[in-house]
Amino acid sequence: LAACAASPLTALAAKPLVIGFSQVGAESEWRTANTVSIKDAARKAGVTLKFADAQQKQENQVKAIRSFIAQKVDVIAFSPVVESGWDTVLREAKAAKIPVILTDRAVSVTDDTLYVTFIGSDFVEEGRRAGKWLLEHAKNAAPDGTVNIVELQGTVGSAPAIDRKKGFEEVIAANPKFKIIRSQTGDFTRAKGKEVMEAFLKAEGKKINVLYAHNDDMAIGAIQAIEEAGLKPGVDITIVSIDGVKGAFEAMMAGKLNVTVECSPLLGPQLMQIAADVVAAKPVPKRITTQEGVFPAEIAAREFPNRKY
Ligand code: GYE
Repeated sequence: LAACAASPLTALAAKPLVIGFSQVGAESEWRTANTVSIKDAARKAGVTLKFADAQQKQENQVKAIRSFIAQKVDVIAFSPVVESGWDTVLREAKAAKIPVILTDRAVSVTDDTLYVTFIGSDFVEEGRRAGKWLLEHAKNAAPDGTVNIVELQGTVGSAPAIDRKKGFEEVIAANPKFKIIRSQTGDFTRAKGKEVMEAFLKAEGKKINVLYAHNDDMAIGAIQAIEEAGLKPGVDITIVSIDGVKGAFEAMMAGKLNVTVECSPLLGPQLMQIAADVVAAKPVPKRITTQEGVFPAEIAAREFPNRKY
């Protein structure tokens, strides 16, 4: 009876929970903060964390998940680099009776019993927020009033790239003057963001009024390319990005970035709680959405000291 009344935390103290976590990689400031959050939260909760970095490769994630199954961990959690292609390995986890928790990015599977819950942001809404800010604040335009936008997309096939594009396009469609003239992936990294922005500038030059980057790191890389092309980022080209990492706040305070839409990477504590609940057979919601805001450059200096990532 006493055992039945024990809280999940007491149970946890008796036999530490083992979680296998497959991380996307270390492609951005966001990702680094996400990894720190998960490792810290695991330590604080007394969870044994088996952490694997997939270096942005799905095949590495599949291998990691298979190895977690072989090791008979209590819970498998992962942030899927891309949306599709998970059915087989998730069926293997299910057959082994190991619950799977998705963090940060979603999967597209026909059978949604293949995972217990998905903890993370609403990326479509983030794209909409970026679009809304732009519709209300765009100052740069071509002489005929057209607002020419270049877009740096995230990793091809990833949930945040697909959804941030979708939400943004949905909102800017309200005003036909807003046109996406170039769109290409920068794989969520600074280096690729810079490289692709250089190509955009070469092709379109001063025609570019706005840059929409699916994350801050690509925006920061692009800022360098814009400066090297002799233009003023944040002034000659309005820049809108997503995440809200410290680097973005620094860029805003320097007047080089106009706005960042928040996407919180601090998912560790929630993950540990949900994992404990799942193991204790408590019901958990199928979708846990992170709450977040929008930070324009005007409030960057005031908000900077409060930023946790
Ligand atoms: O925006 C980007 C990272 O999946 C939300 O991945 C995450 C994205 C984030 O590399 O910076």
